[in-house]
Amino acid sequence: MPRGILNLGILAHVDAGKTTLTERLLYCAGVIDAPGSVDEGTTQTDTLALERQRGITIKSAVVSFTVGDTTINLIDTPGHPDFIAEVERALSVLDGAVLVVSAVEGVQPQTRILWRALQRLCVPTLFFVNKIDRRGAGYDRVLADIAGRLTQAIIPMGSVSGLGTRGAAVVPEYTDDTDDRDDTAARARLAELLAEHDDAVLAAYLDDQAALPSGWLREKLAGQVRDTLAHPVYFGSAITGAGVEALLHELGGLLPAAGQDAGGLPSGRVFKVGRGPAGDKIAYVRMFSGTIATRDRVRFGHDRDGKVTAISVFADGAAVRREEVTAGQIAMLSGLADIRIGDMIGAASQDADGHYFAPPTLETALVARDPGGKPRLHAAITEIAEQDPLINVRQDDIRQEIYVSLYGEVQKQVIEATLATEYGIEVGFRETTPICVERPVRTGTAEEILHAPANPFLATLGIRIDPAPPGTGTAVRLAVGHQSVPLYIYKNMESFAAAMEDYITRTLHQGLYGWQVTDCTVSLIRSQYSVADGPPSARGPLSGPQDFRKLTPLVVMAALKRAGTVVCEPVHRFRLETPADTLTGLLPVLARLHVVPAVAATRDSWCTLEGDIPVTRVHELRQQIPPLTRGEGVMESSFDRYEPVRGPVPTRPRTDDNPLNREEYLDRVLRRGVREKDVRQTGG
Ligand SMILES: Nc1nc2c(ncn2[C@@H]2O[C@H](COP(=O)(O)OP(=O)(O)OP(=O)(O)O)[C@@H](O)[C@H]2O)c(=O)[nH]1
Ligand SMILES: [Mg+2]
Repeated sequence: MPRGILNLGILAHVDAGKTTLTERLLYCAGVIDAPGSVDEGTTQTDTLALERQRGITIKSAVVSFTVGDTTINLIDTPGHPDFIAEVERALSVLDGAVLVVSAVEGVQPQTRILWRALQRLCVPTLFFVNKIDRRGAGYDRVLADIAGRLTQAIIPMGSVSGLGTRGAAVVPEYTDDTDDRDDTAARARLAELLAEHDDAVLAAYLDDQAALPSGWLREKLAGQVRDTLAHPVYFGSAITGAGVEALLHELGGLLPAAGQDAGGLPSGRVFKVGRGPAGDKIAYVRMFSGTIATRDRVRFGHDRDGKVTAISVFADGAAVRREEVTAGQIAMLSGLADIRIGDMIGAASQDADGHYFAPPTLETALVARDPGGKPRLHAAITEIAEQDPLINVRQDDIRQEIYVSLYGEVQKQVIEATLATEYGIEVGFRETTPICVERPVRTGTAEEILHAPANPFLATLGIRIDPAPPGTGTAVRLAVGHQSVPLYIYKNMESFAAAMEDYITRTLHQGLYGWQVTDCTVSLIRSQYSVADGPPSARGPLSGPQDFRKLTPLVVMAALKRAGTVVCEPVHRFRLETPADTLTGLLPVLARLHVVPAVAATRDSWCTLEGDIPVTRVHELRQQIPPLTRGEGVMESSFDRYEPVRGPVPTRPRTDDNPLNREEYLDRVLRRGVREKDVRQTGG
């Protein structure tokens, strides 16, 4: 019998209990004989030595189990904000998600960030309110918190007895067998909630509340979950197991199964890259359509390919060899040496690479302790970057230093430990500095004219840069007609537009001060090429692609110089809950860190401070909290926005051919001639 497949993500703020819940679900599904423990390092996911030592999840992991006729591939994700990149990759392969919220802490900063991403991607989402056994657990309070800070469209799926005690238990509502029970009131409540988006439910509700068929209501509920109009909320405890059985049995019924178009052209997405025992690369792929079999040659990314040498799928707790993987499934593919995280595989190898979270905001230079160890370090960190491309390894030409981008100190420690244990390389770090951005301040235009004496390239290009609102990123627009575009090179306007966008965005990787340029619209306002039988102004040797590619950086940078840029640094928003009597010690420290907090709330003898803090100070403040608050203060912070830097403007060493300096650029680029491979572009 063909089975439904559900690719399910478990997401939450750090420590909410995702891994413990995963363990409990595996146990309830009969995959393991006893649930393991995060605290003892005996879980099915969290298998890395570092994860076990630290008791946190660092990498996403896949496990599989079966409930009824649904196979569930569960992806347990890390909650620590330093590892948000792992969540980002998992998001694009999910059919549904469980967002875990702690019954004690309620909605936390990362919960909101994850929720927003799930909403944007329209991932059907259930809530699991965990830790109902812990002292201080809430029910109404947590529901109000979710309703107030995430969504009103929630449907509590049960009530809790013994809340906040080890014996806390869940009484499910609206389960499959509710027809057997007399719970007219519960069904009426459900109908009331569903009626908001469904006139048929409203009519039935108004007609006869007592006669509402529960099977029909559940179908309606599943429909609204699928359309992300409704979000059932389950309560429970991953530790005691309360409420987990109920959640397990609802997953297949309420969340939509994966499409299984096995006949179509193969297409899938790589959401994780790991290494096998022999160091060989393993790509974790979610298939959207078609089938891939062992020994198939597949295309991925834009222009790479490889032959699949082995395929494993996840089945009831273990990886199992298969001859093929088909639509809807998740598999591990071996043999694809050039594959990277985020690649689309197969027919649709177009990269729809959206980013749902803020990019890393810190960077640091890595230094091998062994002076001769730089080449090995470079090879090792490049391999690590295959699994985590957002660390964005760069080497600057002048100082030959290896830079990595980071989300925070914990990620840095993990990189250090990974290099030491897996590669035997001891490293140190230079100072961690913020990754700034540059925003254009006014409109700037520039052009280079074909056949003008100072223009060595066979092309005319005119570019205008306009500032755009903060947070909107960069957009490239074409404002030229097809008669001014060399269509013998670019085939059509779309591919010309794509090529220009590529040249322009590469140039904008480093602005006037060396930082990524953002929040602007770049318009191509003039273009011309040269051809033997053209009008006098455009007559001459035929233009080639290199003329457009090499001229673009020059014109873009000239326009940017006229626009001017302001360097902006990343700023976090933080929230600190602390006993009120610790404020006298805390406030001077905050002042020294240039933080001006506001008191957001006071409750009993507790106080909540909120404020902005430059990203570079977050770690320092975090370290100061425990000694200053007797270990009771809880600080949370997350990236909020970029703000103009006050004081000296930081610059970043250039890694490109520096189109900022016209003479130097022309000298280097022309001297190198037209040998394609030698042209190094920014950020490449
Ligand atoms: N009392 C209680 N403790 C729990 C429960 N679930 C998890 N914990 C504890 O909470 C801590 C964190 O649990 P994890 O399962 O590692 O949480 P996580 O969400 O996977 O954490 P990260 O992956 O690091 O974000 C551990 O000490 C667990 O034992 C629960 O239902 N009740
Ligand atoms: Mg975990």
